[in-house]
Amino acid sequence: MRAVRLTHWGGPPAVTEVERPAPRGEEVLVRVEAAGLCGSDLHVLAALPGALPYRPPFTLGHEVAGRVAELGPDAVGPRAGERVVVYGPWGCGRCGHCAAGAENYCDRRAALDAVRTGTGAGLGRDGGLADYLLVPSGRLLLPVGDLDPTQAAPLSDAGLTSYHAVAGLRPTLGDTGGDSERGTGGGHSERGTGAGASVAVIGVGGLGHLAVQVLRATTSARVFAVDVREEAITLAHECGAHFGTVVRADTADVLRKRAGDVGVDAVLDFVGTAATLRLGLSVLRAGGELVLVGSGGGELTVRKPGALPPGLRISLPFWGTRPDLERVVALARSGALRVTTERFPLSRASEAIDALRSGAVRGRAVLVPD
Ligand code: FEH
Ligand code: ZN
Ligand code: ZN
Repeated sequence: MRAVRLTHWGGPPAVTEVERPAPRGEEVLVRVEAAGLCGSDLHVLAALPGALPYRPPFTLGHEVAGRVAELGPDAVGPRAGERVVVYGPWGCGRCGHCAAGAENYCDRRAALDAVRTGTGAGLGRDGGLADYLLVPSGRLLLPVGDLDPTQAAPLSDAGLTSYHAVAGLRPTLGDTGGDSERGTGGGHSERGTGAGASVAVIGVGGLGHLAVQVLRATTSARVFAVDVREEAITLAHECGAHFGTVVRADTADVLRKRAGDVGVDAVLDFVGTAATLRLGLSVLRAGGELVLVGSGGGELTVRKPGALPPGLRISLPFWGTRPDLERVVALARSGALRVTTERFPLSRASEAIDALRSGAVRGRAVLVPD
C-alpha cells in the first residue's frame, strides 16, 4: 500500500510503498477514503531531531475517514464495510480521562510518548495519509453514515478542535443550543446569558471557518471574523459570521466598536502568534476569555498588576473528546456544518503540503487515495 511518510527528521514527505498491516487482537484496519492535512503536519515535517517525542519513520495524517476493511479477532465497534471517522487522540484507554472519552487529555500521554508509541495516528504512529490505517481499537472509530468521506475526515481534527474550543466557552457565552437570529446584535450580555455576547474568531482557515459555523449553530453570540486574507473573510461570511475584517491598523478599534465599545466576550485565536495574541487581548472585554488554539508560537506574559484585561480567563484546549466528535458528526449530518475543502490525490501529497505551507489552501486540504 502507499503511505506518505516522514522517513527522517527534516526530510521531505515521501510517498512510499509499505506492507499493508494485518489487524491483531482489538485492532481494526480502515481503508482510507480521505485524510485531511493539518498545520501540525507541517510542524512534524519541520521538527528538528529531539523536538518531538516520536521516532521516524512513520506515516503522516491524523485526520482520517474511510471504511472498516478488516477486524482483529477481539475488535469492538463498527463492523466491516461501515464508513467511519477516526478519533485521532489515541490515549491509554484506561485512565480517568480516557475512560470519560477525553483521550485528548490522557493522564498517561507522557508515559506513552516515553515508550515511543506516539500520541496518535500520524503523530509518532503510522497515520492515515495512506491507502490503509491500522487503528489500535474500535473504540476510536465513529460511524458517519452516508456523510461524504472528504467532509467526514476534517471533522476529526479541524471540526473536533473547533467544537471543543467553542464548547469551553459555554460559561461565557451561555448555551442556547439553537441557532441565533442571523445578523441581529442586541445589547451586551452579562456573562452566561448568551444573548448579545460577541466572539472574535482570529484566523479563518481550516479550523476557523468551522468554528464560525459551530458558534452560529450552538450559541447566540455575534461572530466577528479576522484574517489577513480577503478570501478568508469572504469564507467567514459564507459560514455565517456577522462581521469580518482583514487585519488593518485600526482593527482593534473597529472590533471594540462592533462589540459595543466594551470589547468582545471571547476571542478564539486559531493563529497564536504574538501579533494575534496582542490583537485578541486588545479587544477582549473585562471578564472575557482568550482561547489559544493556534500553534503560532506567540507568548503571553501574565502579571498582576499588568496590562491584561481584569477577570481574564485563558484556555489552551487541545483537540477534543470522543463525545465532542459525536456531536460534531451529528452537526455535519444535520447540515449545520459544511467543510470547505480543497482535494488532492494522495499521489500529489507533496503539492498539497506545499500549498498548505504557503497559505494557499481555502478551508481544509483533503487527500484522497487515487
Ligand atoms: C496534534 C498533535 C500535537 C499537536 C497538535 C495537534 C493538533 O493538530 C490536533 O488537532
Ligand atoms: Zn491537527
Ligand atoms: Zn489515558
